[in-house]
Amino acid sequence: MKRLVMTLASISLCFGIIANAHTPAQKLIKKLTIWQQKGVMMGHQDALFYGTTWKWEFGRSDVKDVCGDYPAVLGCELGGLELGHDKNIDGVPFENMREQIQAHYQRGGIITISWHPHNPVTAGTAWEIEGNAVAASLPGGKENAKMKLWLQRTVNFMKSLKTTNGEAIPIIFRPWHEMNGDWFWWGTKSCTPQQYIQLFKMTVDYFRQAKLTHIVWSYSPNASSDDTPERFFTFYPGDKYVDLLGVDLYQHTTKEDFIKQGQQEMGIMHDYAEKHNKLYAITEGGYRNTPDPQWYSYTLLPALQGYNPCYVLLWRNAWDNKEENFGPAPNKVCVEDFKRLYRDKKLLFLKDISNATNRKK
Ligand code: BMA
Repeated sequence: MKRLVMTLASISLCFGIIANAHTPAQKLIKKLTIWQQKGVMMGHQDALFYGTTWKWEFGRSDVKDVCGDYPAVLGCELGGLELGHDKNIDGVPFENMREQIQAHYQRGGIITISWHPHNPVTAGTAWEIEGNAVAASLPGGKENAKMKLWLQRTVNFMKSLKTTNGEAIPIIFRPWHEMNGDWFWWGTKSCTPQQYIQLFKMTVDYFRQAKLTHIVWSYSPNASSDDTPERFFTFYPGDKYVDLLGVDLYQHTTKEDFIKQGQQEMGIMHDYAEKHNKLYAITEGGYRNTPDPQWYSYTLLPALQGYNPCYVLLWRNAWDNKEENFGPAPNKVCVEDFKRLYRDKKLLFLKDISNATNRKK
């Protein structure tokens, strides 16, 4: 009897996994798992909307201007959508974002989305940490209805991300990131780990109830010096709520510190990912303005050495701030180095993942 129950349980588990593998999210996870064995995909936030010297020239990208190919991963930002705005907090119109997501996906690319929602209590930005906004957003809290509306607006946007044939475009969604810092209203100064976990679970559950099957969930704390698994997973909502582990990793001090920190975070994520069947990535990062002409080859790559994160997403080359760029651009000192990175077989760009005949390698 016991054996029969166990057999039936494993058959239903297998069916579950097979059935799940048909969702767009499961297909993307499978694809990422395969690409991860081949190399690290290069990503760039807002790559298709603007660069250091241009904006809204659709089809253009600073990465492409430098090496002739698009990044494999396009990062986008939803902040402002929750309020019903038609542009995000960096001035990108959501209509254009949708179009470029479609274009990137149809060219074979991967999309990840971050979200810096406003503070639901104070109406300030994501960086306004007052008001106990996490507690207020949870069930029973005074802004729970507002948070549900905000989640519904993100659900609506995600639902609208479709190909011309009506196929849902899979998205790596990375809400409530850098929770272990104290600069966002969902950070350490504004809520307890338990409250944070409730917020994360509430978000995932809301999307699941809305029957979205094209979301790959990412948990991404900020890199912290001398990180440990205990610290990294303090806010972790659990394996049922997360598909991809991430870390936001920037060079703030020395090159040596960055490499050391990168190696530490890679080790923590790799070990957990292997045991728990998860993916891992550098979900944001870079060196502001990249003043070191060989930063990519001699700082970023050594930080990843020995590991296979599925991607590295360089943060945006802001159009609205000359002092905020993390990706390459023709006018930057890191151009030759980035071209070298492009030729490196371990780094994957759009052509490498989209169409075998286009491959540079
Ligand atoms: C931050 C900065 C801000 C930006 C925000 C959302 O890291 O780049 O300028 O508004 O991300 O993209």
